[in-house]
Amino acid sequence: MNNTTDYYQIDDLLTDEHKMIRQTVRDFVDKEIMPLIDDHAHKHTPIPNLMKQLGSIGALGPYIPEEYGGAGMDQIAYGIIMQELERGDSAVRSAASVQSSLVMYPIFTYGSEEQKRKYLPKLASGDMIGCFGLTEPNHGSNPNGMETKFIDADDHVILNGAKFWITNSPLADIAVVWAKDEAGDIRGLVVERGMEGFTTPETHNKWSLRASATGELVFDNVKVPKENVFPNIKGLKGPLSCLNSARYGISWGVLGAAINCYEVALKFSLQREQFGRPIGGFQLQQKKLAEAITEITKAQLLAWRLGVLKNENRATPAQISLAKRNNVHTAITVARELRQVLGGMGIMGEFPFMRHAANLESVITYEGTHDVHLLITGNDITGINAFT
Ligand code: TGC
Ligand code: FAD
Repeated sequence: MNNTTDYYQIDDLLTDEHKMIRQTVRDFVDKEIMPLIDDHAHKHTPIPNLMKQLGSIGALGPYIPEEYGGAGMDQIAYGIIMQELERGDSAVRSAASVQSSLVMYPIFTYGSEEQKRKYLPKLASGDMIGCFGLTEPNHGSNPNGMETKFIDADDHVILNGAKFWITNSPLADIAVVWAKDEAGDIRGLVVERGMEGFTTPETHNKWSLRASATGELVFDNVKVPKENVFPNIKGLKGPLSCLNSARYGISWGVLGAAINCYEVALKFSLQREQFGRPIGGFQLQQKKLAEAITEITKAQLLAWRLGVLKNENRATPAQISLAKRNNVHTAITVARELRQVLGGMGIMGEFPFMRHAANLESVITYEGTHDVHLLITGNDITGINAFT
Protein backbone atom coordinates (compact mmCIF):
# COMPACT_ATOMS: atom_id res chain seq x y z
CA MET A 1 0.00 0.00 0.00
CA ASN A 2 1.34 3.44 -0.93
CA ASN A 3 -0.83 6.11 0.66
CA THR A 4 1.75 8.89 0.43
CA THR A 5 1.23 12.11 -1.53
CA ASP A 6 4.85 11.81 -2.72
CA TYR A 7 4.00 9.01 -5.11
CA TYR A 8 7.04 9.49 -7.36
CA GLN A 9 9.56 10.10 -4.55
CA ILE A 10 10.08 13.71 -5.51
CA ASP A 11 11.47 14.13 -1.99
CA ASP A 12 14.66 12.52 -3.33
CA LEU A 13 15.10 15.65 -5.45
CA LEU A 14 14.92 17.99 -2.45
CA THR A 15 17.77 19.05 -0.19
CA ASP A 16 17.76 18.63 3.59
CA GLU A 17 17.25 22.41 3.79
CA HIS A 18 14.12 22.18 1.62
CA LYS A 19 12.71 19.45 3.85
CA MET A 20 13.50 21.41 6.99
CA ILE A 21 11.74 24.50 5.62
CA ARG A 22 8.75 22.38 4.64
CA GLN A 23 8.50 20.95 8.15
CA THR A 24 8.70 24.43 9.71
CA VAL A 25 5.90 25.79 7.53
CA ARG A 26 3.82 22.61 7.90
CA ASP A 27 4.06 22.83 11.70
CA PHE A 28 3.08 26.50 11.58
CA VAL A 29 0.03 25.76 9.42
CA ASP A 30 -1.08 22.84 11.59
CA LYS A 31 -0.75 24.87 14.79
CA GLU A 32 -1.72 28.41 13.80
CA ILE A 33 -3.94 28.14 10.70
CA MET A 34 -5.87 24.87 10.75
CA PRO A 35 -7.63 25.52 14.08
CA LEU A 36 -8.81 29.01 12.98
CA ILE A 37 -9.38 28.88 9.29
CA ASP A 38 -12.93 27.59 9.09
CA ASP A 39 -14.10 30.27 11.52
CA HIS A 40 -12.37 33.08 9.63
CA ALA A 41 -13.69 31.83 6.31
CA HIS A 42 -17.22 31.75 7.75
CA LYS A 43 -16.93 35.20 9.30
CA HIS A 44 -15.17 36.65 6.22
CA THR A 45 -12.35 38.04 8.35
CA PRO A 46 -8.59 37.94 7.78
CA ILE A 47 -6.41 35.97 10.20
CA PRO A 48 -5.14 38.46 12.79
CA ASN A 49 -1.42 39.17 12.84
CA LEU A 50 -0.86 36.81 9.90
CA MET A 51 1.87 38.80 8.18
CA LYS A 52 4.03 39.01 11.31
CA GLN A 53 3.65 35.29 11.85
CA LEU A 54 4.65 34.62 8.24
CA GLY A 55 7.65 36.89 8.70
CA SER A 56 8.70 35.04 11.84
CA ILE A 57 8.92 31.70 9.98
CA GLY A 58 10.84 33.20 7.03
CA ALA A 59 7.93 32.89 4.58
CA LEU A 60 8.17 36.46 3.26
CA GLY A 61 10.64 37.15 0.45
CA PRO A 62 12.43 33.84 0.96
CA TYR A 63 14.52 34.33 -2.19
CA ILE A 64 15.40 37.97 -1.45
CA PRO A 65 19.04 38.27 -0.28
CA GLU A 66 19.66 38.31 3.46
CA GLU A 67 21.21 41.76 3.15
CA TYR A 68 17.69 43.13 2.60
CA GLY A 69 15.98 40.97 5.22
CA GLY A 70 15.13 37.98 3.02
CA ALA A 71 16.35 34.44 3.52
CA GLY A 72 18.45 34.07 0.35
CA MET A 73 16.82 30.73 -0.46
CA ASP A 74 16.26 29.19 -3.88
CA GLN A 75 13.11 28.97 -5.97
CA ILE A 76 12.29 25.40 -4.91
CA ALA A 77 12.26 26.55 -1.29
CA TYR A 78 9.90 29.38 -2.27
CA GLY A 79 7.61 26.88 -3.99
CA ILE A 80 7.59 24.51 -1.03
CA ILE A 81 6.65 27.36 1.31
CA MET A 82 3.73 28.29 -0.97
CA GLN A 83 2.58 24.66 -1.08
CA GLU A 84 2.55 24.28 2.68
CA LEU A 85 0.77 27.61 3.24
CA GLU A 86 -1.96 26.79 0.72
CA ARG A 87 -2.47 23.40 2.37
CA GLY A 88 -3.91 25.61 5.12
CA ASP A 89 -5.79 28.04 2.90
CA SER A 90 -5.30 29.94 -0.36
CA ALA A 91 -5.76 33.18 1.61
CA VAL A 92 -2.61 32.45 3.59
CA ARG A 93 -0.60 31.67 0.45
CA SER A 94 -2.06 34.77 -1.23
CA ALA A 95 -0.84 36.96 1.61
CA ALA A 96 2.67 35.51 1.32
CA SER A 97 2.80 35.55 -2.47
CA VAL A 98 1.62 39.14 -2.79
CA GLN A 99 4.10 40.31 -0.17
CA SER A 100 7.00 38.28 -1.64
CA SER A 101 6.47 38.24 -5.40
CA LEU A 102 4.38 41.32 -6.04
CA VAL A 103 5.78 43.78 -3.50
CA MET A 104 9.27 42.71 -2.42
CA TYR A 105 10.28 41.38 -5.84
CA PRO A 106 9.62 44.64 -7.77
CA ILE A 107 11.20 46.77 -5.04
CA PHE A 108 14.25 44.51 -5.06
CA THR A 109 14.44 44.24 -8.85
CA TYR A 110 13.45 47.74 -9.97
CA GLY A 111 13.81 49.91 -6.87
CA SER A 112 16.57 52.36 -5.94
CA GLU A 113 19.00 51.42 -3.18
CA GLU A 114 17.12 53.80 -0.83
CA GLN A 115 13.78 52.15 -1.66
CA LYS A 116 15.23 48.69 -1.00
CA ARG A 117 16.69 49.69 2.35
CA LYS A 118 13.56 51.55 3.38
CA TYR A 119 10.98 48.88 2.60
CA LEU A 120 12.43 45.39 2.19
CA PRO A 121 13.52 44.55 5.76
CA LYS A 122 10.13 45.61 7.19
CA LEU A 123 8.26 43.71 4.50
CA ALA A 124 10.36 40.59 5.22
CA SER A 125 9.60 40.71 8.93
CA GLY A 126 5.90 41.38 8.35
CA ASP A 127 6.09 44.70 10.23
CA MET A 128 4.92 46.31 7.00
CA ILE A 129 2.17 44.95 4.73
CA GLY A 130 2.26 45.58 1.00
CA CYS A 131 -0.20 45.19 -1.84
CA PHE A 132 0.04 45.27 -5.64
CA GLY A 133 -2.17 47.41 -7.84
CA LEU A 134 -2.37 46.43 -11.49
CA THR A 135 -6.02 45.52 -12.20
CA GLU A 136 -8.55 48.32 -12.69
CA PRO A 137 -12.35 48.32 -12.86
CA ASN A 138 -12.20 48.50 -16.67
CA HIS A 139 -8.94 46.61 -17.27
CA GLY A 140 -8.34 43.11 -15.91
CA SER A 141 -6.96 40.70 -18.50
CA ASN A 142 -5.74 43.66 -20.54
CA PRO A 143 -3.67 45.72 -18.10
CA ASN A 144 -2.04 47.63 -20.94
CA GLY A 145 -5.26 49.63 -21.22
CA MET A 146 -4.93 51.01 -17.70
CA GLU A 147 -6.25 54.51 -17.04
CA THR A 148 -4.47 55.28 -13.76
CA LYS A 149 -1.89 57.95 -14.52
CA PHE A 150 0.41 60.53 -13.02
CA ILE A 151 1.76 63.89 -14.05
CA ASP A 152 4.98 65.56 -13.13
CA ALA A 153 4.99 68.38 -10.52
CA ASP A 154 8.33 69.62 -9.11
CA ASP A 155 9.72 67.09 -6.65
CA HIS A 156 6.62 64.87 -6.77
CA VAL A 157 4.09 63.36 -9.15
CA ILE A 158 0.30 63.67 -8.95
CA LEU A 159 -1.49 60.33 -9.20
CA ASN A 160 -5.12 59.82 -10.24
CA GLY A 161 -7.17 56.69 -10.91
CA ALA A 162 -8.33 53.50 -9.23
CA LYS A 163 -7.30 49.88 -8.85
CA PHE A 164 -9.78 47.09 -8.19
CA TRP A 165 -9.60 43.58 -6.70
CA ILE A 166 -6.48 44.27 -4.68
CA THR A 167 -5.45 41.58 -2.20
CA ASN A 168 -4.72 43.08 1.23
CA SER A 169 -5.41 46.67 0.17
CA PRO A 170 -7.49 47.38 3.30
CA LEU A 171 -4.60 46.24 5.53
CA ALA A 172 -1.66 47.53 3.53
CA ASP A 173 0.88 50.10 4.68
CA ILE A 174 2.19 50.50 1.13
CA ALA A 175 0.99 49.76 -2.37
CA VAL A 176 3.16 49.02 -5.41
CA VAL A 177 1.09 50.77 -8.08
CA TRP A 178 1.43 50.58 -11.84
CA ALA A 179 0.35 53.73 -13.66
CA LYS A 180 1.04 55.59 -16.89
CA ASP A 181 3.29 58.63 -17.01
CA GLU A 182 2.71 61.64 -19.26
CA ALA A 183 4.42 59.85 -22.17
CA GLY A 184 1.97 56.93 -21.76
CA ASP A 185 4.63 54.54 -20.40
CA ILE A 186 3.69 52.19 -17.56
CA ARG A 187 5.78 52.95 -14.45
CA GLY A 188 5.80 51.53 -10.93
CA LEU A 189 5.64 53.62 -7.78
CA VAL A 190 5.25 53.06 -4.06
CA VAL A 191 2.23 54.78 -2.53
CA GLU A 192 2.14 54.95 1.27
CA ARG A 193 -0.92 54.85 3.50
CA GLY A 194 -1.52 58.32 4.88
CA MET A 195 -0.72 60.15 1.64
CA GLU A 196 -3.52 62.64 1.14
CA GLY A 197 -6.17 61.52 -1.36
CA PHE A 198 -5.25 57.81 -1.08
CA THR A 199 -8.01 55.46 0.18
CA THR A 200 -8.48 51.68 0.23
CA PRO A 201 -12.19 50.72 0.48
CA GLU A 202 -12.82 47.05 1.22
CA THR A 203 -14.71 44.74 -1.16
CA HIS A 204 -17.30 42.80 0.84
CA ASN A 205 -19.37 39.69 0.18
CA LYS A 206 -16.87 37.46 -1.57
CA TRP A 207 -17.77 33.77 -1.65
CA SER A 208 -14.13 32.87 -2.19
CA LEU A 209 -10.91 33.69 -0.32
CA ARG A 210 -13.05 34.79 2.59
CA ALA A 211 -10.11 34.82 5.00
CA SER A 212 -8.32 37.34 2.79
CA ALA A 213 -9.07 41.07 2.70
CA THR A 214 -9.63 42.42 -0.81
CA GLY A 215 -10.29 46.01 -1.78
CA GLU A 216 -9.67 48.99 -4.01
CA LEU A 217 -6.94 51.56 -4.26
CA VAL A 218 -8.34 55.01 -5.02
CA PHE A 219 -6.07 57.91 -5.94
CA ASP A 220 -7.51 61.38 -5.90
CA ASN A 221 -4.73 63.81 -6.76
CA VAL A 222 -2.27 61.94 -4.54
CA LYS A 223 1.11 63.67 -4.26
CA VAL A 224 3.76 60.97 -4.41
CA PRO A 225 7.41 61.98 -3.96
CA LYS A 226 9.49 61.32 -7.09
CA GLU A 227 11.85 59.25 -4.98
CA ASN A 228 9.01 56.68 -4.71
CA VAL A 229 8.96 56.00 -8.47
CA PHE A 230 10.96 52.91 -9.53
CA PRO A 231 13.93 54.24 -11.51
CA ASN A 232 14.77 51.03 -13.33
CA ILE A 233 11.67 49.91 -15.22
CA LYS A 234 9.30 51.16 -17.90
CA GLY A 235 6.53 49.29 -19.75
CA LEU A 236 4.14 46.41 -19.15
CA LYS A 237 7.02 43.97 -18.73
CA GLY A 238 7.55 45.53 -15.26
CA PRO A 239 4.31 44.26 -13.65
CA LEU A 240 4.25 41.14 -15.84
CA SER A 241 7.68 40.07 -14.61
CA CYS A 242 6.35 40.21 -11.03
CA LEU A 243 3.48 37.98 -12.14
CA ASN A 244 6.01 35.42 -13.39
CA SER A 245 7.22 35.01 -9.85
CA ALA A 246 3.75 34.93 -8.30
CA ARG A 247 2.33 32.54 -10.93
CA TYR A 248 5.26 30.18 -10.35
CA GLY A 249 4.49 30.24 -6.60
CA ILE A 250 0.84 29.49 -7.32
CA SER A 251 1.80 26.44 -9.38
CA TRP A 252 3.28 24.99 -6.17
CA GLY A 253 0.78 26.53 -3.79
CA VAL A 254 -2.33 24.93 -5.21
CA LEU A 255 -0.72 21.52 -4.78
CA GLY A 256 -1.05 22.11 -1.06
CA ALA A 257 -4.83 22.56 -1.35
CA ALA A 258 -5.07 19.42 -3.53
CA ILE A 259 -2.91 17.37 -1.16
CA ASN A 260 -5.00 18.44 1.81
CA CYS A 261 -8.18 17.30 0.03
CA TYR A 262 -6.59 14.02 -1.09
CA GLU A 263 -5.30 13.10 2.36
CA VAL A 264 -8.64 13.79 4.01
CA ALA A 265 -10.66 11.93 1.36
CA LEU A 266 -8.38 8.87 1.35
CA LYS A 267 -8.57 8.57 5.14
CA PHE A 268 -12.33 9.03 5.14
CA SER A 269 -12.79 6.44 2.38
CA LEU A 270 -11.08 3.80 4.49
CA GLN A 271 -13.14 4.55 7.59
CA ARG A 272 -16.63 5.16 6.24
CA GLU A 273 -18.59 1.96 5.59
CA GLN A 274 -21.63 1.45 3.39
CA PHE A 275 -23.08 -1.89 2.27
CA GLY A 276 -20.89 -3.55 4.88
CA ARG A 277 -17.48 -2.39 3.70
CA PRO A 278 -15.29 0.72 3.43
CA ILE A 279 -16.37 2.97 0.56
CA GLY A 280 -12.69 3.09 -0.49
CA GLY A 281 -13.21 -0.51 -1.64
CA PHE A 282 -15.73 0.49 -4.32
CA GLN A 283 -14.35 0.98 -7.81
CA LEU A 284 -16.06 4.32 -8.39
CA GLN A 285 -14.51 5.84 -5.25
CA GLN A 286 -11.11 4.35 -6.12
CA LYS A 287 -11.38 5.97 -9.55
CA LYS A 288 -11.74 9.42 -7.96
CA LEU A 289 -8.85 8.82 -5.56
CA ALA A 290 -6.57 7.22 -8.17
CA GLU A 291 -7.19 10.01 -10.67
CA ALA A 292 -6.51 12.60 -7.96
CA ILE A 293 -3.10 11.17 -7.02
CA THR A 294 -2.24 10.78 -10.71
CA GLU A 295 -2.98 14.45 -11.43
CA ILE A 296 -1.29 15.62 -8.22
CA THR A 297 1.85 13.66 -9.12
CA LYS A 298 1.97 15.13 -12.64
CA ALA A 299 1.48 18.62 -11.23
CA GLN A 300 4.23 18.08 -8.62
CA LEU A 301 6.66 17.13 -11.37
CA LEU A 302 5.73 20.22 -13.40
CA ALA A 303 6.21 22.50 -10.41
CA TRP A 304 9.53 20.92 -9.44
CA ARG A 305 10.95 21.09 -12.98
CA LEU A 306 9.79 24.69 -13.34
CA GLY A 307 11.58 25.46 -10.07
CA VAL A 308 14.82 24.01 -11.45
CA LEU A 309 14.44 26.12 -14.60
CA LYS A 310 13.76 29.18 -12.45
CA ASN A 311 16.84 28.50 -10.36
CA GLU A 312 18.82 28.47 -13.61
CA ASN A 313 17.05 31.63 -14.87
CA ARG A 314 15.74 29.63 -17.81
CA ALA A 315 11.98 29.51 -17.10
CA THR A 316 10.05 31.33 -19.82
CA PRO A 317 6.80 33.23 -19.09
CA ALA A 318 4.96 30.72 -21.30
CA GLN A 319 6.31 27.77 -19.30
CA ILE A 320 5.11 29.49 -16.13
CA SER A 321 1.66 30.07 -17.66
CA LEU A 322 1.37 26.40 -18.58
CA ALA A 323 2.15 25.29 -15.01
CA LYS A 324 -0.13 27.89 -13.37
CA ARG A 325 -3.03 26.91 -15.61
CA ASN A 326 -2.54 23.17 -15.32
CA ASN A 327 -1.92 23.04 -11.60
CA VAL A 328 -4.81 25.29 -10.59
CA HIS A 329 -7.12 23.23 -12.79
CA THR A 330 -5.79 20.06 -11.17
CA ALA A 331 -6.36 21.42 -7.67
CA ILE A 332 -9.89 22.69 -8.27
CA THR A 333 -10.85 19.40 -9.96
CA VAL A 334 -9.42 17.39 -7.06
CA ALA A 335 -11.31 19.52 -4.52
CA ARG A 336 -14.61 19.18 -6.40
CA GLU A 337 -14.30 15.46 -7.19
CA LEU A 338 -13.03 14.33 -3.79
CA ARG A 339 -15.73 16.24 -1.98
CA GLN A 340 -18.10 13.61 -3.31
CA VAL A 341 -16.15 10.81 -1.59
CA LEU A 342 -17.41 12.22 1.71
CA GLY A 343 -21.01 12.33 0.58
CA GLY A 344 -22.98 14.84 2.65
CA MET A 345 -20.12 15.35 5.09
CA GLY A 346 -18.12 16.80 2.21
CA ILE A 347 -20.09 20.03 2.34
CA MET A 348 -19.34 20.65 6.02
CA GLY A 349 -16.91 23.26 7.32
CA GLU A 350 -15.10 20.64 9.42
CA PHE A 351 -13.73 19.34 6.13
CA PRO A 352 -11.70 21.50 3.73
CA PHE A 353 -13.26 20.70 0.34
CA MET A 354 -15.80 23.50 -0.10
CA ARG A 355 -13.41 26.12 1.25
CA HIS A 356 -10.55 25.02 -1.00
CA ALA A 357 -12.82 24.68 -4.04
CA ALA A 358 -14.34 28.12 -3.46
CA ASN A 359 -10.89 29.67 -2.91
CA LEU A 360 -9.59 28.09 -6.09
CA GLU A 361 -12.31 29.90 -8.06
CA SER A 362 -10.32 33.06 -7.32
CA VAL A 363 -6.98 31.41 -7.96
CA ILE A 364 -8.14 30.16 -11.38
CA THR A 365 -9.08 33.78 -12.19
CA TYR A 366 -6.36 35.94 -10.64
CA GLU A 367 -2.79 36.22 -11.86
CA GLY A 368 -4.21 35.65 -15.35
CA THR A 369 -7.37 33.65 -15.99
CA HIS A 370 -7.42 30.00 -17.09
CA ASP A 371 -8.27 31.17 -20.61
CA VAL A 372 -5.62 33.90 -20.73
CA HIS A 373 -2.95 31.33 -19.88
CA LEU A 374 -4.23 29.04 -22.60
CA LEU A 375 -3.89 31.91 -25.08
CA ILE A 376 -0.34 32.56 -23.86
CA THR A 377 0.49 28.90 -24.60
CA GLY A 378 -1.32 29.13 -27.94
CA ASN A 379 0.69 32.21 -28.87
CA ASP A 380 3.93 30.54 -27.81
CA ILE A 381 3.41 27.38 -29.87
CA THR A 382 1.98 28.99 -33.02
CA GLY A 383 3.51 32.44 -32.99
CA ILE A 384 0.02 33.84 -33.58
CA ASN A 385 -1.52 36.18 -31.00
CA ALA A 386 -5.20 35.27 -30.45
CA PHE A 387 -5.86 37.91 -27.77
CA THR A 388 -7.09 40.61 -30.08
P1 TGC B 1 2.42 41.98 -24.79
O1 TGC B 1 2.48 42.83 -26.01
O2 TGC B 1 2.35 40.50 -24.93
O3 TGC B 1 3.68 42.31 -23.86
C1 TGC B 1 4.00 43.64 -23.49
C2 TGC B 1 5.44 43.61 -23.00
O4 TGC B 1 5.54 42.79 -21.84
C3 TGC B 1 6.44 41.68 -22.13
N1 TGC B 1 5.85 40.50 -21.45
C4 TGC B 1 6.38 39.98 -20.35
N2 TGC B 1 7.48 40.31 -19.65
C5 TGC B 1 7.73 39.59 -18.56
N3 TGC B 1 6.94 38.58 -18.15
C6 TGC B 1 5.83 38.23 -18.82
N4 TGC B 1 5.04 37.25 -18.37
C7 TGC B 1 5.50 38.94 -19.99
N5 TGC B 1 4.47 38.88 -20.87
C8 TGC B 1 4.72 39.85 -21.79
C9 TGC B 1 6.48 41.56 -23.62
O5 TGC B 1 7.66 40.93 -24.04
C10 TGC B 1 6.41 43.01 -24.03
O6 TGC B 1 7.69 43.57 -23.78
P2 TGC B 1 8.25 44.78 -24.71
O7 TGC B 1 9.66 44.97 -24.25
O8 TGC B 1 8.13 44.31 -26.13
O9 TGC B 1 7.39 45.96 -24.42
O10 TGC B 1 1.23 42.50 -23.88
P3 TGC B 1 -0.33 42.45 -24.10
O11 TGC B 1 -0.86 43.83 -23.83
O12 TGC B 1 -0.66 41.83 -25.43
O13 TGC B 1 -0.83 41.50 -22.90
C11 TGC B 1 -0.38 40.22 -22.77
C12 TGC B 1 -1.18 39.45 -21.66
C13 TGC B 1 -2.64 39.40 -21.98
C14 TGC B 1 -0.63 38.05 -21.68
C15 TGC B 1 -0.94 40.05 -20.31
O14 TGC B 1 -1.30 41.34 -20.26
C16 TGC B 1 -1.53 39.25 -19.17
O15 TGC B 1 -0.85 38.40 -18.63
N6 TGC B 1 -2.82 39.50 -18.75
C17 TGC B 1 -3.34 38.92 -17.51
C18 TGC B 1 -3.35 39.98 -16.44
C19 TGC B 1 -2.99 39.46 -15.10
O16 TGC B 1 -2.45 38.37 -14.93
N7 TGC B 1 -3.24 40.24 -14.07
C20 TGC B 1 -2.88 39.87 -12.74
C21 TGC B 1 -3.07 41.00 -11.77
S1 TGC B 1 -2.24 40.77 -10.25
C22 TGC B 1 -3.11 39.57 -9.47
O17 TGC B 1 -4.00 38.97 -9.97
C23 TGC B 1 -2.67 39.29 -8.11
S2 TGC B 1 -3.59 38.10 -7.26
C24 TGC B 1 -2.70 38.09 -5.88
C25 TGC B 1 -2.97 37.02 -4.90
O18 TGC B 1 -3.84 37.26 -4.03
O19 TGC B 1 -2.24 35.99 -4.91
P1 FAD C 1 -11.87 40.15 -17.44
O1 FAD C 1 -10.51 40.52 -17.93
O2 FAD C 1 -12.97 41.12 -17.65
O3 FAD C 1 -12.24 38.76 -18.08
C1 FAD C 1 -13.57 38.23 -18.05
C2 FAD C 1 -13.58 36.92 -18.85
O4 FAD C 1 -13.19 37.21 -20.21
C3 FAD C 1 -12.55 35.90 -18.33
O5 FAD C 1 -13.09 34.61 -18.44
C4 FAD C 1 -11.39 36.05 -19.29
O6 FAD C 1 -10.61 34.85 -19.41
C5 FAD C 1 -12.11 36.36 -20.59
N1 FAD C 1 -11.25 37.08 -21.53
C6 FAD C 1 -10.65 38.30 -21.38
N2 FAD C 1 -9.93 38.60 -22.45
C7 FAD C 1 -10.05 37.56 -23.32
C8 FAD C 1 -9.52 37.27 -24.61
N3 FAD C 1 -8.68 38.10 -25.25
N4 FAD C 1 -9.86 36.10 -25.19
C9 FAD C 1 -10.68 35.21 -24.58
N5 FAD C 1 -11.23 35.44 -23.35
C10 FAD C 1 -10.90 36.60 -22.73
N6 FAD C 1 -5.30 42.21 -9.29
C11 FAD C 1 -4.25 42.98 -8.88
O7 FAD C 1 -3.75 43.81 -9.61
N7 FAD C 1 -3.76 42.83 -7.61
C12 FAD C 1 -4.25 41.94 -6.72
O8 FAD C 1 -3.76 41.83 -5.59
C13 FAD C 1 -5.37 41.14 -7.13
N8 FAD C 1 -5.97 40.30 -6.24
C14 FAD C 1 -7.12 39.64 -6.61
C15 FAD C 1 -7.82 38.92 -5.64
C16 FAD C 1 -9.02 38.29 -5.97
C17 FAD C 1 -9.79 37.56 -4.92
C18 FAD C 1 -9.49 38.35 -7.31
C19 FAD C 1 -10.76 37.65 -7.70
C20 FAD C 1 -8.80 39.07 -8.26
C21 FAD C 1 -7.61 39.74 -7.92
N9 FAD C 1 -6.93 40.54 -8.85
C22 FAD C 1 -5.86 41.31 -8.46
C23 FAD C 1 -7.49 40.76 -10.17
C24 FAD C 1 -7.30 39.61 -11.15
O9 FAD C 1 -6.00 39.55 -11.61
C25 FAD C 1 -8.32 39.79 -12.29
O10 FAD C 1 -9.60 39.49 -11.75
C26 FAD C 1 -8.02 38.92 -13.49
O11 FAD C 1 -6.79 39.30 -14.11
C27 FAD C 1 -9.15 38.94 -14.52
O12 FAD C 1 -9.57 40.23 -14.78
P2 FAD C 1 -11.15 40.61 -14.72
O13 FAD C 1 -11.68 40.08 -13.45
O14 FAD C 1 -11.27 42.06 -15.00
O15 FAD C 1 -11.79 39.75 -15.87
